[in-house]
Amino acid sequence: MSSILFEIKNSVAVITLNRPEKFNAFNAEMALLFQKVLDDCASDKNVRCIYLTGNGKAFCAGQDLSELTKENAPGFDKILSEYYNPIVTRIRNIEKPIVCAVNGVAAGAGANIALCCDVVVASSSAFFIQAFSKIGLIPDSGGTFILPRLIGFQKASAIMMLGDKINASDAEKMGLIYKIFSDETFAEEALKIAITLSQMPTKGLALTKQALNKSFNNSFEDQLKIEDELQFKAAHTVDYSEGVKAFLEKRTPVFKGE
Ligand code: LHQ
Repeated sequence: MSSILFEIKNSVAVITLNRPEKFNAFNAEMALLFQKVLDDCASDKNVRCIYLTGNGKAFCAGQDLSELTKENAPGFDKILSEYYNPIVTRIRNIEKPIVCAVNGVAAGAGANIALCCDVVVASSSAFFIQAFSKIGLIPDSGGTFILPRLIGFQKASAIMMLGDKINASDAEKMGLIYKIFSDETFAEEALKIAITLSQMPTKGLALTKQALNKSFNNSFEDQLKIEDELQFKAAHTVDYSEGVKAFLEKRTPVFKGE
């Protein structure tokens, strides 16, 4: 059985982390396959939204710790530069929205991969844990970048150092994630968000993502210049023309992602 399940349903690519007996922890093979699947989504015109989730009880427990002590285990330099950094870089740069449906525990790199996605929702029994400090490591996979920006310096610092379990409800309240849904309705509600995004103007959403990526480091003035540049691109898409035309004709727009 593959460590990543992948299927395209209408215009949504559903990616499921699939090592349930290991709480979907990453080994090398899974990390490389995940990158390949993200590349396939990037190049496939039929994919207009990506939906990422985990199989079984957990979303993802980060690095498979049992792999680290094996003979020929990859070195730490390789683990970050070849596995996790390329994953989170792809997630931020892919020109399509990614909905992360956190179905259970998200720990270590598993938590930070989730938090890099564009829309993060969780089932009410899920929780997030910056597990790194418990084993003497530092948060990676973009955690030290994204966490203080999501929830502020103080809370980020405390949860990274203490390695607290943050339940889904607190994660929502502190702005770590977008929304929670009850365990019963979670999968359906999360997929609904992905379906909605897959019918929206894909290029406009990709440009929004680019603007947000740049906002992290820019001054207000520089960000206004970026908005200018990206809005110009958005205004030259087929979907923009359709959006305005449909509004004036008082009908529902049909966006094609072009
Ligand atoms: C696991 C794991 C796991 C293997 C649960 N590995 N089996 C970057 C730089 C370089 C190297 C290091 O890594 C990184 C990135 C990172 O992600 S570092 C952080 C790695 N992750 C962790 O430290 C989390 C370790 N796991 C846990 O703390 C707990 O398992 C959590 C909080 C995720 C879940 O707790 P419980 O609900 O109590 O479940 P459990 O502990 O009983 O785990 C269930 C099974 O999953 C169990 O297997 P078993 O055969 O005993 O039933 C665990 O061994 C296995 N598992 N996480 N990361």
